[in-house]
Amino acid sequence: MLRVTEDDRVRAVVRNDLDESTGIHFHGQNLPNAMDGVPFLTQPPIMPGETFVYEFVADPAGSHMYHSHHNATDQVGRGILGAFIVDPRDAGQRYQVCA
Ligand SMILES: [Cu+2]
Repeated sequence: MLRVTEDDRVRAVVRNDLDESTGIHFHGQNLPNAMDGVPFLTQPPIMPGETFVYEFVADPAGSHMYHSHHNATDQVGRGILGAFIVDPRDAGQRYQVCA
């Protein structure tokens, strides 16, 4: 699980120790296109042994996820995913209910 606070500047260093290429998408975040993690569209695939650095500002708050966006039906099924929790900067809004 990765946990940050809304508006934090996030730097996620992804080193690919697989024997196949990959890419990571931070689902539900407003991302610069180059940080969207879609291999062949927004970045080259992260090749085995390579490192890619994702940098963005955490927005919006909420319970999100990150996951492989490359050969995803296989890689996500094998565990390349996790929770990405963005706590609201104003903790008073933490329990706000959406109508
Ligand atoms: Cu996604």
